[in-house]
Amino acid sequence: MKHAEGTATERVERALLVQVVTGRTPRGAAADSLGELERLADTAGAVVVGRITQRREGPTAGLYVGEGKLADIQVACRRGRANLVIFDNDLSAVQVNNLDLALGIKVIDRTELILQIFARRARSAEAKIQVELAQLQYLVSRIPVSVRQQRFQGGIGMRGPGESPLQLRNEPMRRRIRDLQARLEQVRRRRERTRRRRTWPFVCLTGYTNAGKSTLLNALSEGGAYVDDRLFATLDTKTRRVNLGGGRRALVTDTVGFIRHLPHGLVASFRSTLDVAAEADLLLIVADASDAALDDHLRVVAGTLEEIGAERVPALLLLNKCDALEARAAAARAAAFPDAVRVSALRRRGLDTLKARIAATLLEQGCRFPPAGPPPAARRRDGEAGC
Ligand SMILES: Nc1nc2c(ncn2[C@@H]2O[C@H](COP(=O)(O)OP(=O)(O)OP(=O)(O)O)[C@@H](O)[C@H]2O)c(=O)[nH]1
Ligand SMILES: [Mg+2]
Repeated sequence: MKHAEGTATERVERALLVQVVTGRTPRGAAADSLGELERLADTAGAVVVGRITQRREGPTAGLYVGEGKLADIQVACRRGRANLVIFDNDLSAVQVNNLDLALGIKVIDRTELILQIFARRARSAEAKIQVELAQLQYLVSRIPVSVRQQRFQGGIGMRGPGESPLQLRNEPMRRRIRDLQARLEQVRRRRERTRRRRTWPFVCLTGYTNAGKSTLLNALSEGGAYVDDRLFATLDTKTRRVNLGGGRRALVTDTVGFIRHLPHGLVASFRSTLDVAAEADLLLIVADASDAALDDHLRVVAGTLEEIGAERVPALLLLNKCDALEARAAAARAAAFPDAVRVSALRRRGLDTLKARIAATLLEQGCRFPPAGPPPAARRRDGEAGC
């Protein structure tokens, strides 16, 4: 297991992945989604011991899967010694309970898995508040009261923000939610004040998780943003000065990546982080050109940008990881996306062209570049997106 994060003292989670494909979902999209679920499980520190896919008209109310498939899942769990079942589909609270009871094994869905990864990854105070809020809202809305507190104990990723059952017992969850919301509102207001004082053009890197946003920020700025071949490596904003050439400079910020079926609660909770995109002068939509699911990724990114109100912000599409494409595939991508800027953040290719396109687009937007001298942002700590 390349990515498992568990320590020797932790119980290793052995996960069986279950996917129910409903309606007219194409085979390729279903396979991509299951492959992504496996990466998510891996990122969360679980060992995947098997996969089960079922195609059916629609889910059943009680168990999501049919009785026959339930028996298959039981056999696969025994065979793989699974102690966790992860559904690629969104389960209702009733379905989770029924499956838990029928299988005698902890059952979670994709949303809960993503929430757990975010909990594990959150570093800054702001990200921790946002994750805890999303977890609490998820629990309040989905899980019956009797099992709410148990689900915060143990298991993959259930650590960091929201981990303390004591805290949950001592404080009614709704009061805690209101408190967290108030704290995030303060952060939002502080950001808003910062934004109004901003004098530098402000560029935001956005895109699917693992597309190479942090690598690109490092390549553009010689900075030290955290890069990892895992999903959701970045949960905080990081802002760096970037010299675009010809004496023109801008601030470029890196932020959290998107994924298909990103839980709505998470998007809402990460509002103060994601707002950075909506307030930018220019979005750089970073896409992994070497990923066969590029079109799907771009659809998800467009949908998420709309959800956070950033769909009207001027944007440049960047096809990253061009070094990982063979000549014919590279030509096909170039033909399909003629306006995109093709780069390799890792090999630092195409960066001068990219900088020139950024400067030209900012000029078209009427942005003014600051005179020489240190920017106000130089005195700010990371995570404050703006100057
Ligand atoms: N081959 C190749 N790999 C790249 C390139 N850019 C980034 N990568 C790799 O892609 C993986 C993800 O890179 P990150 O920069 O962490 O991606 P990200 O978009 O910031 O990911 P999140 O923070 O998880 O949303 C790392 O293993 C990088 O080394 C590139 O141009 N070519
Ligand atoms: Mg990143």
